[in-house]
Amino acid sequence: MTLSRELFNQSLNIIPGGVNSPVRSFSSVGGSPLYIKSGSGPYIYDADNNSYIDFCGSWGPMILGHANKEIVKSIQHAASLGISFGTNTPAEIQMAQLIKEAFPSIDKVRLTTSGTEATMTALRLARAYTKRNKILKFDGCYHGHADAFLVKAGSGLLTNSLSSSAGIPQTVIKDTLVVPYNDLDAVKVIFEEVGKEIACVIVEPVAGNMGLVKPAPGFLEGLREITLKNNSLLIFDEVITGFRLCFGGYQNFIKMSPDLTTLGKIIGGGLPIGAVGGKKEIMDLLAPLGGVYQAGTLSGNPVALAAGIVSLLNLKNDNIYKQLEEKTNEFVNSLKPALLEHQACIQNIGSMFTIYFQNKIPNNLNEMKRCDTNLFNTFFHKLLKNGVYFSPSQFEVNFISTEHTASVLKTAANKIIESLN
Ligand code: KE4
Repeated sequence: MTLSRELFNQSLNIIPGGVNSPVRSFSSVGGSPLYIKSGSGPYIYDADNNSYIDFCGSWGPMILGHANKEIVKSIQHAASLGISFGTNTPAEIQMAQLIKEAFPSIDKVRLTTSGTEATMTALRLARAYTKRNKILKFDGCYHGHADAFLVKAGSGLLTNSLSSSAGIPQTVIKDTLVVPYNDLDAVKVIFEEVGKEIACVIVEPVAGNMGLVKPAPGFLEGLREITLKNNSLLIFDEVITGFRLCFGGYQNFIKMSPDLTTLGKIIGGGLPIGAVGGKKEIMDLLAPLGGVYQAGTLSGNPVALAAGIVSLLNLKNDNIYKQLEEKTNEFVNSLKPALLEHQACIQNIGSMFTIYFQNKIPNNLNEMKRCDTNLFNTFFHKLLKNGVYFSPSQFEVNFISTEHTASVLKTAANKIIESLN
């Protein structure tokens, strides 16, 4: 028995499902999850000393690779000065300034300790600002685990939204409307019916939580038009895309201004963080200025900010994003012929990509569900045997970091092709 398996057996007795976050459990790919004891650059190493080229990257934060020397040094230095004070610290201003500089749509920003807290706060702000209760989200988009977001599409556009978790009251579910991603017509129907009750539309501008699904041309712009017309807010959940595709968000590419933006992952350099930012007249509703309460013991923690600030300062270099995109494009293109032979396909945007076990690039969750998950799961485990770690689900994205050099990617591509057979 491997040490990872032994550790998993131990954790099953004291941690629900043996994990502190369900998607790590390998429940969708089968088998027993790895226990990773270290990482360096593009590699992670498990308890049995197996090494893997890592494409999960802790679900997005590790854009500069594992154990980045500068980030580690900044954490060590910050920690040596004290780990948490529960007071204001200068680093909070520096982080807020970096975010504001990167996001023209953000006047003010509040830091939290997770993406979930950020999106939960954005939702509360939208409801307070508009004095409305309903929200509209998209099937397959994930915004963290606050009650209002754990709702999936029901049978009717306006009726029967279904909870995607036990423990969510019907009184919450009824206020969350869910439509297919990229379906602007469905959004228009809903707004014609109940637009006056909708506080906000929340969307991943590039969807990363059902596998990579790109916005159809005009989809996001249409959401902006509809929300403006109906005095609803538009929230871009850029927890994944924030600082992943450029020094800013996907909104920078399409020159759009959502009312609120949520961030996380990369801005913490791998330490716990989240952020919600947006227009001053909305953000100033937050306590202690306004009546919208939000708080957090470790919000703006100085050690997390030390890691995040160093990360962002490193990323404040357009060359990095150009290089990330170019090497990911090359890597993705090198895989296409072999994938085609195996009725699979692949796409990327910047340094995030998904391999789909179907022969059509999906545009929404229902199309994503056509993927052959049995084939993906077999592929996933062959990859592990070949020393490559993908995000353990067909319905997630993979990430390339600055440390995935051309030779590492060439090796990985060969192993991926080998794992298709
Ligand atoms: P956290 O609470 O996990 O920091 O962020 C929630 C969240 C919000 N918005 C988006 C677009 C997100 O992708 C996430 C979290 N992403 C998942 C995986 N894609 C985190 C992994 C996990 O749940 O273990």
